[in-house]
Amino acid sequence: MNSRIKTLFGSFFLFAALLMGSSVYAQKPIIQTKYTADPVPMVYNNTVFLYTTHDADDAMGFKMFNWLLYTSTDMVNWTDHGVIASLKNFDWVPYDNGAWAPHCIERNGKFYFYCPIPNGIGIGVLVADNPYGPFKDPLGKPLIQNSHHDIDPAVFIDDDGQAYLYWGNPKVYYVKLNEDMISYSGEIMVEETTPKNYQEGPWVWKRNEHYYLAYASTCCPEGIGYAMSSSPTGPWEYKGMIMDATELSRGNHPGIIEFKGKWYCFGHTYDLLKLTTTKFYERRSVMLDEMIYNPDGTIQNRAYWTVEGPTQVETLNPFKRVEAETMAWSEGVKTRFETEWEGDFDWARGAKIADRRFVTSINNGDYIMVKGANFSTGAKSVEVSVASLYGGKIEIRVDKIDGPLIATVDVNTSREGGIWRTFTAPVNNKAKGVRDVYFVFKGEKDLFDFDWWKFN
Ligand code: FUB
Repeated sequence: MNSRIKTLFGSFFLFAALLMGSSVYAQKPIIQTKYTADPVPMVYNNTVFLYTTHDADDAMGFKMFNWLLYTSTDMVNWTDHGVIASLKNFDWVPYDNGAWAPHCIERNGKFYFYCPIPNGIGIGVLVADNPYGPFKDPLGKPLIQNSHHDIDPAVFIDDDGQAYLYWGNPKVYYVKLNEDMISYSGEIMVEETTPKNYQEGPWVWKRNEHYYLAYASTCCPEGIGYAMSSSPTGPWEYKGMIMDATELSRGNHPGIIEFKGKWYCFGHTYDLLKLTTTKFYERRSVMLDEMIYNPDGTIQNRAYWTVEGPTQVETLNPFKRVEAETMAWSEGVKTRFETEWEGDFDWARGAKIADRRFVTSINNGDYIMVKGANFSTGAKSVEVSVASLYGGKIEIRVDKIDGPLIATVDVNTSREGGIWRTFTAPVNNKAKGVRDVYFVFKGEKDLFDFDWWKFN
């Protein structure tokens, strides 16, 4: 993110926070280091796995080469796991731009990742042994080849074990998947009761005795509409808008989960883009809010995403190693994945480093923030793993970007060219209780890369 965008971000969110009468920065879009869209949240092992599409930083129309993964256990701090698959995973796909909205679901310990292959090729499926991948193509051909509208796959597994695959624009198609999740039985059906305003992006779930179908509705702008039924195959009765269509959001795409007793609706907007230009480009950002049911099972409407976002469902433990690419908010930085290379040596361990993901593109005034770290009675010291470039300092503050200073880490080995080292600094007695923690970077330029941190 360049400094102009950075300034715009600051102004926008400060303005939004002031409007809301709040002194904190907004927690959204939930990812700031990349443009992300088409959220696919999946709950597994007490963790939300959020798969997204990826709009290129310079996209004008759809420029989408791969799918990304983020995880969270508290709904406010998200860890970046980078690219988990791309169209290159299918060796029968003749192009690499077109990684549109996928869906991921777990069954019997395997993870099935359904991918639309645009331009009328169909829907492919990848399989992995764990949610991080690697994902492999078991079929070597499309699972679905039905029409020129085979986009936006979504899978729902009913209580009786029957899995259904839904997809399509501007109608909902569905088919019964077999137990193996990579083949199907029976005919492909067109939903005769495709609900009012249905555009694309179906998402099906069940709560109590009700089945729900949410979707990107109306175009354009798109909101998130929903319908209900007593069966996973309809007929569907339109019930209203979970989120209104507004001029702020030309496109939308729902992803809905229950996590630790609360329900959440994900979607996407162009808010990050709008801070940089008044022009329209397909550079979207995933958003998230709590979703509330009425006693009769219908869903309360939201005009737009709230500034506050959802509340944190558990505190973050700062005494465990935390990846630097875990954040609730950041300004200016990017994340990168690097495989081991010859010159990269961990001097502390006297060994070559392993592959790592880290925060990079760090310049003076940039920062990352994690929300709700529980320091309990306090910390004595902090360790950070960084690779110095031109060198600089990390000011660690609590509550806000210019809040109480609890430690300063001097990354004083300048111009080392990126050797990973662990630096330790004392922590004063201001770090007590549950606090938001800001890692504020100071120096001239291109300071260092940042891998992880841990308080002691
Ligand atoms: O992201 C590409 C396409 O835009 C998706 O497949 C649609 O749902 C819309 O979000």
